[in-house]
Amino acid sequence: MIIRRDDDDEIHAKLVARRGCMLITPMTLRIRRLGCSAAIVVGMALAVSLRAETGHDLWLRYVLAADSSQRESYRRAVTAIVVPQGSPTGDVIAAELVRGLRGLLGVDVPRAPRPRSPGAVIVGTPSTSPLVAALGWTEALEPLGVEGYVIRSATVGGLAATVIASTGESGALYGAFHFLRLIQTRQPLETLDIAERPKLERRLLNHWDNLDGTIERGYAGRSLWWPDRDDQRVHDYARASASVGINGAVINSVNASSRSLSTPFIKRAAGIAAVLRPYRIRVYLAANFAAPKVLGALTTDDPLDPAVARWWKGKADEIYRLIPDFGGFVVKANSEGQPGPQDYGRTHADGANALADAVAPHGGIVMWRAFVYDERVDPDRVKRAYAEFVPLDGRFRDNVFAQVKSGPLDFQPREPFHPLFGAMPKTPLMAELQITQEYMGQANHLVYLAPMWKEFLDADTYAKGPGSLVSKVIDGSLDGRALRPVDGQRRTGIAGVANTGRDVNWSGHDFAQANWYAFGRLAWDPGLSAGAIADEWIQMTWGYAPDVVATIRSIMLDSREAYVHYTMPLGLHHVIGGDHYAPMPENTDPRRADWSATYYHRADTSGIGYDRTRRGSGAVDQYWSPLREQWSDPATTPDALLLWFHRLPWDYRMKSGRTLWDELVASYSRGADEAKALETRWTTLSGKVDQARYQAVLAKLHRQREDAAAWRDKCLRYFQTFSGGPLPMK
Ligand code: GCV
Repeated sequence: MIIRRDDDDEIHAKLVARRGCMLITPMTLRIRRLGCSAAIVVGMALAVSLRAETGHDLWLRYVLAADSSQRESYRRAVTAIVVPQGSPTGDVIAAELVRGLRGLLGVDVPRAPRPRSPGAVIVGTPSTSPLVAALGWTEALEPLGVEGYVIRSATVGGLAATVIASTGESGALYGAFHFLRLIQTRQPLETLDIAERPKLERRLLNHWDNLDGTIERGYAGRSLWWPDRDDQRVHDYARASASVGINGAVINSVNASSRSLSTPFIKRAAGIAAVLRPYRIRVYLAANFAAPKVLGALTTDDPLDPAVARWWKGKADEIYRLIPDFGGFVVKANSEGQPGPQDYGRTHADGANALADAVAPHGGIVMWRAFVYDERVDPDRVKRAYAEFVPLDGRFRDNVFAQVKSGPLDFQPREPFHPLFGAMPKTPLMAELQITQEYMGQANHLVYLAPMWKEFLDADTYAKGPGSLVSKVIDGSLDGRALRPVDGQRRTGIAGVANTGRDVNWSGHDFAQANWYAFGRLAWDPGLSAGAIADEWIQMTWGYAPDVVATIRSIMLDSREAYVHYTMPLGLHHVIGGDHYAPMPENTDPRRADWSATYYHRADTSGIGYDRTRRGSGAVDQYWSPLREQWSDPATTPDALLLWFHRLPWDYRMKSGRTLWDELVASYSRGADEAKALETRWTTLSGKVDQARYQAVLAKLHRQREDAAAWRDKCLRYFQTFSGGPLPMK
């Protein structure tokens, strides 16, 4: 019998009184069997401390259904788990169901070879499970592919059952997590008829982990796997990632050390891959373009040199010998000091193709990043990637993705979508989102990023007329990218720069976990809404009381706009210091103009903002009509992007009737007030969520409120020296 952290003391007492006991700590979930009397004592002693949650369990807390009739109905619906023996993925499916159901239902649901009574949950594929094969569902399953699944209420051998079926074990795994999520979000299980398949093929986390264990732009402790790893933690990472359908992890930073491709590191990568494999997460590596010279002692890295091509081929063969399901390489080349093909007068396509040819025989891919901003290409940083990459459309091998950040600058709190989306119809574009909050308050500010990602995914590029959404570019449908006959999938993908580390709560801020969750859910289905994803996450992570859900939901959904108001009003971007945290509008970086706040805001006594119309840099022309026309005119540019595209005088009359200066004042002030309101709203949850996490979040919200006020004060004081307008504060 189980005692677990939950909100139902009465059930605890009954369980303890009835049978022998088992304690599960939230931290490790290690199970210790105890004699019953000892358990009662220990259980009572721990009861209080077990209530204090650490956040380690993420959205997989599996809290007991407190409503007794609901609990009984779940128990009737789930009496046995029937998962075929003998495959590592089958075993993790069974283990997760046992664990999840133990928490959610408060009983140990046995794993059985076949249903013996109503209520079996049967999981498998037609080839692993004779029960699934006998159902004859092939026609329904095949169009869903190996990662898709159905969850259906059915009759099997005359007994009521729930069947989770797929043509692939990946689909069975995702279906099992979906089934658990139904109970986690307190859905009925009686008449299920669910069919799902992911909209995107590659759903990757990019870990900017250095081999020494530090993480670039990581705010949650050290790397999960470098230089050593805690297997239990990596398993838990894999469980959480698989639960939202993530199927790949780039395990080292794009600012890659050549050493990551040396034999000892490939062996370590193989060890990580072995832990992730049952969860259907493939390992990918970031490659340094200079590796042939550094590791292979060649005299050149020229991608058209046959010796270099041979070196990459040999390296790929070595990797695949140790990691047969290796996903491929991501490469940051000729960007921020990294080596690349242009060092040899070659193009990005030449570079990408050399690596692509090496991994192609093994089914691998190359993700070639378009985060390039060579100063010689154009004076305006946001124009440079388009200028370099559009001419290369159609010149990449079939197994190359161009990996493109959501916006053309660098993960600012609000950017227009990157103009490459819709401009490279012959090249699969892998969108790169940033989960770690580099420019978004790091691990101190509560900013739920799904609304920002939705803004990006739902943006209309107009590349093929109205309705040419970024999400359709990414999923390949806009350009009619071919469906592979073998699995009906297109070559598509999305990557998120991860926010995980060894901090006990994984992400530094308890609410940053929501961004990991939301990234996975949107990668699975970009059509989901930010609110629906928040609702799922809140229930699984915090609780079910309607006022708790409503309050947290409102905090989450308001948080991104609040952050924009106090850091980036009216599209005024990169007014941040070199730490990418605090306001620094005066920053003029001696190393590069385009790392400076002053390069972007251009404030002086005549006005503020970056003119990207044809009178200025002309960046608007990288967008399709009618966007280029709309964004060329301040009157038809949304306020949210006004100073991104326009340089305007301080007395410019806004749509609101205020002057530009007064509008800036209003936005900074509003943002600071909204940050304060986030904290105030949170305080209404005192006593309604566990105290430890309540306090931890409260402390962070307090800091956020102070930081927001500091953004307002510092930026307005600075800009006021140019505008001469009135200040709201003393
Ligand atoms: C991994 C920004 C970040 C860098 C990051 C770079 C990139 O410049 O500040 O830390 O480097 O983007 O995406 O390559």
